[in-house]
Amino acid sequence: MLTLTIPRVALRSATAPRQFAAAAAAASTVRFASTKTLTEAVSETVPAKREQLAKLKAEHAETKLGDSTVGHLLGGMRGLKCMLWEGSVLDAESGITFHGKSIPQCQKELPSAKDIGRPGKEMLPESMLWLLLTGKVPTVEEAKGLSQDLVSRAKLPNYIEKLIDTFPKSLHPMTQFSTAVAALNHDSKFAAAYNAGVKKTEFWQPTLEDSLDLIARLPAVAARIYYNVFGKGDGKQNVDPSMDLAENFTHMLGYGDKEGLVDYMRLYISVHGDHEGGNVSAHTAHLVGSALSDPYLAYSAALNGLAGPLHGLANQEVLNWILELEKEVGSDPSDQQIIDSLWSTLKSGRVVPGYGHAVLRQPDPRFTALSGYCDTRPELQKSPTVKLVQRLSHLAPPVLTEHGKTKNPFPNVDAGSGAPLYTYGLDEFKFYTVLFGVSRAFGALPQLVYDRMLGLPIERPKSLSMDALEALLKK
Ligand code: FAM
Repeated sequence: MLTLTIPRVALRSATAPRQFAAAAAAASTVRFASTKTLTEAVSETVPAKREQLAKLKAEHAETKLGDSTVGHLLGGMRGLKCMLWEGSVLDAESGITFHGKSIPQCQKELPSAKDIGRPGKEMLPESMLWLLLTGKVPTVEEAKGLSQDLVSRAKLPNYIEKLIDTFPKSLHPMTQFSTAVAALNHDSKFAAAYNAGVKKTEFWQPTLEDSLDLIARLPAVAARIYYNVFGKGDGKQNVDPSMDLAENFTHMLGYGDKEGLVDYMRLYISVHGDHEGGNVSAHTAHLVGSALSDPYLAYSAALNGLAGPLHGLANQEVLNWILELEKEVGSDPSDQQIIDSLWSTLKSGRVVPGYGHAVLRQPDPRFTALSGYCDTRPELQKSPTVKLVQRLSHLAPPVLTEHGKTKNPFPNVDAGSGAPLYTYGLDEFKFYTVLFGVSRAFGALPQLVYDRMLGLPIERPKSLSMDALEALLKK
């Protein structure tokens, strides 16, 4: 078996910051020459990234990217180009690309479960994480090495389990999640290194360490919450070093025997990881992190944004909506009954959950990928819930178009992500946004690493009161 992790002792010692730089070099003595650790791979990208930033600043600091309008100020800054985000770019028509690669390309090119000798065909979230952090497709050995590294970091500190155990079952799982994630900062390597006076140019290294620790532990935090609230899983959060992250996670939740769900979880985490920087959760992590809060605090804040119904909570709302429909008209509604139900939602002033998007103007390729997965699994093809979601994706757009408000009548990722979970028996949809929260870390935390690698400043846009705005407009 390959040993790919950086010597942990070097990375735990915040009083010896220079060891961060030495750690990657030391690791090269204990593994095959062709295989890099993630830290080494990220390290290699640093000079070019810094040079690119310096050139952009030197040559284009005054170049306009469009004008800020009163509409931007009053309208949630839609389309205003004012944030650097390295991992992915969202195009309104073609959807998300991760360092230039679309979801189907990632499914084809990124090392999969099968490649590392596990049952299943889908890309590994570990491969996606590597791509997001380095801009490169990892080799199979690199993906496997990262997977093993994450397994080695997955154990929860005892106090976190105890903390989660004190929460009332009635406390929303997302509130439990963000609280537990914030509390994990007790062991932040970034905070310790900062307090020890580590140089600004080295901030990215303990940030990467914290990010990997956090990504590795999020499944265990989520599984403990699931166990406490819903009594499923064994509450032990054990990991098997031969399994990848999604497989271990699915086992912790108590569904390890469902191969279809294990593979779905890989795809789910991979496609939910990053969606450029402007969405509420990603932007929040970036904003809070810009104050040099450690990655745990930054990501905990992001989770609170994800917990809003216009963002990540929409995936639980979709299941709510579907179950309400089934209660009203039975499990096999006619097209007209579905259309009537859509109109009744809209006429009551509510949004149709899972539809519309602030940027996208076409069906969300994440929805398409998850729906495509359903088409490959007979048990999902038979599922009434999956079938209903797929019918809705054809019936809702014309209704929303006729309604005339939304700029995008098509399904977004949340329209379809819950139905397969529901079908496999993970039917506690109050928990669904937690799964989104496990996933979003794969994109939001790498950006914190980029932020610190590039030494980006604290975020501080200008706000105006309406009086100040009017005064400015009169000038
Ligand atoms: N159903 C009904 N009305 C909708 C709608 C929907 N699905 N989507 C947008 N609208 C309305 C919207 O409320 C707004 O109405 P008002 O002018 O009365 O405020 C109008 O259409 C224009 O909105 P927009 O410019 O098209 O969208 P926004 O950029 O303001 O908002 C969303 C984008 C995603 C918040 C919005 O489409 C929505 O509320 N969708 C339903 C909730 C949802 O699925 N959220 C998850 C989004 C997902 F991608 C994610 O973040 N995880």
